[in-house]
Amino acid sequence: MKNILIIGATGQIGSELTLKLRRIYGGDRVVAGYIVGCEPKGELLESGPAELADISNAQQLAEIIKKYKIDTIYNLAALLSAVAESKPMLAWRIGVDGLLNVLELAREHKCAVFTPSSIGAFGPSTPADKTPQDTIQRPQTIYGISKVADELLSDYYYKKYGVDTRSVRYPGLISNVTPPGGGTTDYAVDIYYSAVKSGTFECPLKAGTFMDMMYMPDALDAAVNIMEADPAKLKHRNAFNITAMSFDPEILAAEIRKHIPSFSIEYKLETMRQAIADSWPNSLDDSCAREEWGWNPRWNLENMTEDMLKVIEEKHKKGLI
Ligand code: AKB
Repeated sequence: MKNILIIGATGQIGSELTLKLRRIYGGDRVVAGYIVGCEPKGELLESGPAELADISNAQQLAEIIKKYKIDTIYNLAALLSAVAESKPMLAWRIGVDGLLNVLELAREHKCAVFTPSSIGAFGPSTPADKTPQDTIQRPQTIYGISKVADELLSDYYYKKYGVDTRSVRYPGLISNVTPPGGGTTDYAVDIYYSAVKSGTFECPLKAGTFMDMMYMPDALDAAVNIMEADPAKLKHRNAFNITAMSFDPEILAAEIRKHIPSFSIEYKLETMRQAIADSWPNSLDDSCAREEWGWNPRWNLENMTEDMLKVIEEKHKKGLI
């Protein structure tokens, strides 16, 4: 039975993953780690323990690990790509120095560790279409550089110290629960809210910008299933390519128009986000994840769009957004 600490439990992935893990392993066994200013509320607060867990404070993390006999850490602390570009030192301190704290504690207390990587771990010299699992990784953003460092450090701790580190390279994640903040792929979330609220969307990326994307329920399944996978079958560890769909703003807008025929999209480019998006792959090859631990996404552009619009329309009618 697992005793889990989630660092970053109130963030975009953490707020949903914490509840899912509590449903699977029991509320008391999943500690929601948060930082000051991002306290858990509602179901997240009521369904299990919560502790201040600042990734830069190794002593604080060590006390939680001992108190709850933690054997598995989901390390979700990170700045997303666009915001990391404006705060590179902080991005490194959280993303890389923070991970080193986690890995050292995991070595001492024999914990397994999941630290998500990203399509941002690739760069302009990576093959852009059907990007292979093992390929060139020369990203040109601080976010990508820190993700590559995280992948390498996680493999290093596995090979040198036997720490059970595992990870996936997430594409853009689309959810109707907790909004993302400061990512390059965030337009693919914002567009649904704008479609429902105003029927029009100002897109920061140009038509023809293809990137991999995934609906949050598949991303949560990936986080659970990779940590449950039979280690004997894992030839890779940090980190597996995974994807569910690849589209550009025009294809997404056309899909939304099937439900809201009057929906319109205008382009108002953000130079930095466009440059980041242009340096990322158009589509990943996720065959290693499929072969080694059975990765198999359930959501595609059609069923995701139907579900996103249904949930957001309900929230809109209730005046929640
Ligand atoms: C971002 O856009 O920064 C993230 C990611 C793909 O890692 N969503």
